[in-house]
Amino acid sequence: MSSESQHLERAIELARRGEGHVEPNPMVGCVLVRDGAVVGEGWHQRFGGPHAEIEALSMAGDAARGSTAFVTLEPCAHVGKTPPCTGALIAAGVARVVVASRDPNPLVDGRGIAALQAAGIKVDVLDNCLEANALLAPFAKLMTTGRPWVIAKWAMTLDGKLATHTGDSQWISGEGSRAIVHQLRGRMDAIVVGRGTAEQDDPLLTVRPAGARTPTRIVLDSQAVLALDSQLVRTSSDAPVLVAAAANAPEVRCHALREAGVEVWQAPPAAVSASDRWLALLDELGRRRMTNILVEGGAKVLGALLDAGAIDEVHAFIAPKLIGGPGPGPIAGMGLALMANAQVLRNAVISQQGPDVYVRGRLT
Ligand code: AOF
Ligand code: ZN
Repeated sequence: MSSESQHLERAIELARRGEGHVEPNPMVGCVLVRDGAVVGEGWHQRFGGPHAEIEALSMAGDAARGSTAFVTLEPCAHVGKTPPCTGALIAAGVARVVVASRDPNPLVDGRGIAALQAAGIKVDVLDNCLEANALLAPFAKLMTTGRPWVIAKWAMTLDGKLATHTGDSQWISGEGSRAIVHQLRGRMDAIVVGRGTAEQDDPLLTVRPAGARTPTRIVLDSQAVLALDSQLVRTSSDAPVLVAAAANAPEVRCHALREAGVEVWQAPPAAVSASDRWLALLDELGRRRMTNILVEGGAKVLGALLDAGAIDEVHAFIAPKLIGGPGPGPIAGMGLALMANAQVLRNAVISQQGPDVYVRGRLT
């Protein structure tokens, strides 16, 4: 690997440290190199805090003069919560900037690159850096579509089931797999389940141990029937609970849930199908600047989502267990007619997690 790509890899690694802490901002990392030696490193550490470039420049001090900056994202040229990074890079005398991806934020979108070039700094923008694009994907989706990045998660038996015919599902995957799910939850803005799962499992959907974020617990419940004595409702003061109902949900149920501390959001009347309501909900969560949401099932909820073409990433755990019978599989919905149209995971990573197989990858 060339030393340039090593510096970029390092910048991406640094950026990842902000995961869960910086959203709805992007994760960004920066490495400053002069005469072949790293003189500064930084990353965006928390929402509202200094940008990666500023952290790296402050570490480098005078050594930044004449250096090359490797940044995972185009430096900003606007005054946000902090002054523009382009100004700081220019003032520090940085000679060259290598940018792994352009900033899709309409406030930036090429202006950062132009500002650096106008100041006589050489700028190289990478064409298609897969890793940098993956790092940026949830932020880029929110910026360009107004919707959060949607991660589908399930644990199933080797014979493709989420539960036995009596509905028992504790536990399918092993302890290690379940710990990974809690780590995932801890960087999410919301965790979503359907009414069936909420009834069947009476889950808490909290993050244990606590992570960087406290996700809102969302139940897709068109008629707002979630039981007032469910664990979710009873713990609504510990972490927010939102019931996503249809426009025609009975007012008395919505009122009772609100009285119990639950937020009830109703889809617009035009959202008739489950897939329509999903898309309306994603728009609403995007308006709230939610960047990542985790959908934990059940089959109908994930089916409506797949039918809507709205799954961005998958995390699936497959346990080496057989239960047979008519228990549900992970994804229902309309489904596809032809194998040739199957949605294929890109860059799937397949690993072993204790006794389970862990498959993750992106669909978009
Ligand atoms: C950078 N370096 O490390 C980050 C950038 O509200 P602010 O001031 O924090 O600005 C947020 C926007 O700045 C964000 O939407 C994105 O366009 C860019 N993030 N830019 O030069 C960084 N985190
Ligand atoms: Zn900046």
